[in-house]
Amino acid sequence: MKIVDIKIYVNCPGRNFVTVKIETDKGIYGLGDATLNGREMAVVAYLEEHIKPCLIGKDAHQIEDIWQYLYRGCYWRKGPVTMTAIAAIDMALWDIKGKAADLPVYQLLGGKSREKIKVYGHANGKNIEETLDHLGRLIDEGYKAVRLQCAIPGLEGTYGTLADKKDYYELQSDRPLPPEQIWDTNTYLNFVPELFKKAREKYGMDVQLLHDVHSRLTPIEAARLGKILEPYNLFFLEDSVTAENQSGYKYVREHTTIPLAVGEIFNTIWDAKELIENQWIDYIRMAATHAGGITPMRRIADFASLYHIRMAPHGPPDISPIGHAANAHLNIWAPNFAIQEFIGFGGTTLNNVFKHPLTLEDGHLLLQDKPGLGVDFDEKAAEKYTYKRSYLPVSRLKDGTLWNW
Ligand code: EZ4
Ligand code: CO
Repeated sequence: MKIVDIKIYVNCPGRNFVTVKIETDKGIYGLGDATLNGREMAVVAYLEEHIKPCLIGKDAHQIEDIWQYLYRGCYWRKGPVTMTAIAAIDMALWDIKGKAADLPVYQLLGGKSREKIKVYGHANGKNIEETLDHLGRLIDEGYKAVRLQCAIPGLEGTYGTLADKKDYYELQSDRPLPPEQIWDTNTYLNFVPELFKKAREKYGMDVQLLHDVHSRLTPIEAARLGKILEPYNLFFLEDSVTAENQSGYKYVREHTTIPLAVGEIFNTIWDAKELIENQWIDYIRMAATHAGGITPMRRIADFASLYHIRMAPHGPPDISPIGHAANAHLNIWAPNFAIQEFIGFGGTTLNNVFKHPLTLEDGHLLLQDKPGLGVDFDEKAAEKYTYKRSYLPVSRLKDGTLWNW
């Protein structure tokens, strides 16, 4: 089955998405997600100029060889742009193989380990009260696990909500440049335990609670936060420190029993190798879209399983429904799947463009049985939603020093 064309689309049906469509001489096509929030057009150029010409005429069934060809073969390994581009090709090829076999992708991986995918939602607010109201609404909707983030008094527009009350994970296309936020670790560390104390007082110990530090602490600060939060029994503490230097997590680990999660910006298994083999973390948050696709995610899941580490993939609205579907097939299969981040996606604009096989029921995602990944993309409908340049925010300390966002 020969690849005859590769089409790359960039549209904004609510969010910017880069979509890859691989067409074959058998009439079967596959779809992949190549969305890299805030750097979309770099991936578009990588695919158009550097990948597409190499793949025309290749056998679409040769998923492993094509993955190796794009990873080893290009000499310049790793990196988010490269790995997001490879991810989209890989997903599209798994989609094609599934359609050719008339089987959902999870069947090709080895079948189901579970019937449904547990998710955690997000409760955000401009103060504790608002965040807890949001948590209450999510519990009422059936969520079993919720991440709590809250704007911090004295830190105008910080994590949770931006200054104009727009949620940080919405499209920021009305801002010509990255929005800037102020960060102060001491103010944060003095404030955040109160959020979890009040959440437990109001909703008890059953609901699973999570928190994302977005890499803003040093290892010893993260260790202190972990210890302070231990009584509130978090499901995990995410991105407590940056992980370019993986041994940072060793120091967090040594001081606290809070479960640790990291990985949403990792691109290859090498980004997590020491974290996993030293058991410095409990959950690995890599997602198919930014980690090179389904082929390497399968290896990462198996590698992690040797060290008691479970999968908790990144699931923001800046991953397209194709990427969410790829995660879902992996989640249904992986014996060591734990939880999927799910902020909700959909809305009429998005649903005009993507038809996807996922439904939320009682705090879990259900994956409909359809051949391949089970997503369809209406390229005509997508045309009217043109790409809008949008940046993630940046953080600075009060003296102007650039910090981790
Ligand atoms: O900031 O997806 O855990 N989730 C997150 C996300 C990320 C965005 C970056 O594009 O941290 O909201
Ligand atoms: Co995160």
